[in-house]
Amino acid sequence: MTDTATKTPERAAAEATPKIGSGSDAQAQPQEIDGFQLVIDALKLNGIDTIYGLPGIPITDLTRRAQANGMRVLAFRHEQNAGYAASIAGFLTQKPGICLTVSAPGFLNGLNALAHATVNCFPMILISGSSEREIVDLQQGDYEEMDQLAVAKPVAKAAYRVLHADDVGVGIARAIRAALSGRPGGVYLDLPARLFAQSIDAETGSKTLIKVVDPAPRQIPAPEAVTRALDLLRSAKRPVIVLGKGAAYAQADSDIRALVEKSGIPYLPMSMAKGLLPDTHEQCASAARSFVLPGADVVMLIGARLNWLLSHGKGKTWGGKSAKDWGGQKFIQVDISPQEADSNVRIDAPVVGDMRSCVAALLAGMGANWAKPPGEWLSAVGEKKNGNIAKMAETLAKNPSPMNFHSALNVVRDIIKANPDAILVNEGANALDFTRSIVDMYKPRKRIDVGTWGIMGVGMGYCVAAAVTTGQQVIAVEGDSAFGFSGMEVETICRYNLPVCVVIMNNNGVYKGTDVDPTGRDPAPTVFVKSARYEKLMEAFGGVGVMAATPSELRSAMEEAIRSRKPTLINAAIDERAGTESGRITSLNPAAKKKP
Ligand code: ADP
Ligand code: TZD
Ligand code: MG
Repeated sequence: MTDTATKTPERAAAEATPKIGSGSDAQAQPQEIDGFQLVIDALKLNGIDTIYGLPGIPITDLTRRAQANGMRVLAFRHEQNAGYAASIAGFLTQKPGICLTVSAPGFLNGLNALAHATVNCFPMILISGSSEREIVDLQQGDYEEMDQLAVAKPVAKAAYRVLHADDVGVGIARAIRAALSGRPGGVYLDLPARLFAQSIDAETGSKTLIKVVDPAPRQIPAPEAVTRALDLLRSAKRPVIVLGKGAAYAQADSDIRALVEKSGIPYLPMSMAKGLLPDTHEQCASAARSFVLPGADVVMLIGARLNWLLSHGKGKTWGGKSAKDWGGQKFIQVDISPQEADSNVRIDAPVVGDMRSCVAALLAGMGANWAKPPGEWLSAVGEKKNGNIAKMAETLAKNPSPMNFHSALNVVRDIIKANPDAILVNEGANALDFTRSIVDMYKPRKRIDVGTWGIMGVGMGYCVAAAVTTGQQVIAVEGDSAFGFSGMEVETICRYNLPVCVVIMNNNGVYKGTDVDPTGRDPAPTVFVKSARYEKLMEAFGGVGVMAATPSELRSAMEEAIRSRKPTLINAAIDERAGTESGRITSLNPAAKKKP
């Protein structure tokens, strides 16, 4: 019974008409269209041309037929990586990224990325095949049985199931609208095996499909909210602007730049907002972050939440006396979510609307004679920043042996400066924190990283999606631990011959490679095989592997990778003593009374 049930959809697909596309041939008899084709047609009708997934029952033929219908189908080695690829494709393109998986275990592998998309406000749709409803609901033990809809709901912005072929159009339309409208997020779409094999009259079927009109409608901010925000900003003596990845997502780049420049206010880009204005911009205050946050009196958040990454808007980072103390800043928050304000501290002037409309309204309201902030504040910020930049330049100029994070990243910094269109993927702890502060970005949406959760494993999936959606060179700076979470996808990178250059900051472990097991029995939990030859992994699949022990070896290997656009993995040997515990967020480790 189970055997028959599980084979049904694939068998049905094999028997289905080999003609591809609906309504494309003019035979006299009535044409039929099946669930597979309706799903493909519905996606294509909405301009979705790429699927990131992993085949198997019941979606194997969906992947084949999508490809035969002209869609790009990128097949991964693990669904989690396909999911991360889909999530970042959503961020980069403003179209929901599609991840396609099999039932239960494949679905669960993709679920992490769905949650990641929701948490990071990226539009994504996880489409998973599922087993027979009757058997699942009676818990009779079907092949890969799971109530996937129920499991997905808590981590998805929305979750839907389609049971009948003539509902495919509505299902896909609702998923697209839910992913893109308002605050973007991850949507789950459950497609039971039996749906794919259902056939209905082709003409009737095609009429059920929906081309979604205006899936991310403008949301114009209230004029009084804009005035309130500008009044507060105008009154500020020490204002700061914080740009977040919501601002980067919105693709309102020139208006955002105009707003910042017209205001004359120092700004801090959050990690994925780097490059929205070039990091070398004179108003960029990144190098004076620990001065401007506690010093500011008014802070304008543009597409950034006051979550842990901004120390919840209070505590010592903001000049408060203890962890819970407010620093006394007043906040303006520009965000599409009407519920975001007051999540952590009082927001004095929420401006709710889509980024493009909000920024345009703020710009218009500023008028022609906007006064820049007091010179005292600007020169204090400038002094602090220039001092820190000079200190950093000294550190970067050193050439220690063995190579450390700074001397290696000094090379990456030069390479990105020379190739500002390249996309930088970044994950790890020290490998993340040092890269973020050392490598300047020059253009919007060129830096993609661990995001809101500080998640390891996004690396190779992000590389695939960045290369596929933009056609640009991709450079991934990866901690050796971080790389391990998605390392097998170097095969995927080679298979599709993508211009990806992976640089592993190999310090022999998580944070550093020097820990030992005090009992002497095993390796310490944070260390790996010493001097591992990660570059051979890339060579195994026909890519280029390079071992780099010095900055000059790293530089020539990166230059060659960019020149050739060949899949390349550079194993950069970093001093195993160089990192610090948890990188910059050591303080989040629960402090044990006694060290183990
Ligand atoms: P970061 O991590 O860079 O600080 P967050 O992910 O915390 O950024 O915040 C992004 C914010 O941007 C979210 O609160 C989200 O609601 C908002 N946002 C996303 N897209 C838009 C948009 N198109 N218009 C306005 N706000 C948006
Ligand atoms: N698992 C997941 C999914 N996400 C995580 N963030 C972690 C575990 C914990 N973790 C970090 O926060 S950073 C990190 C882990 C395992 C790896 C750090 O080691 P690395 O980087 O080699 O990638 P550095 O340069 O050695 O610090
Ligand atoms: Mg490491």
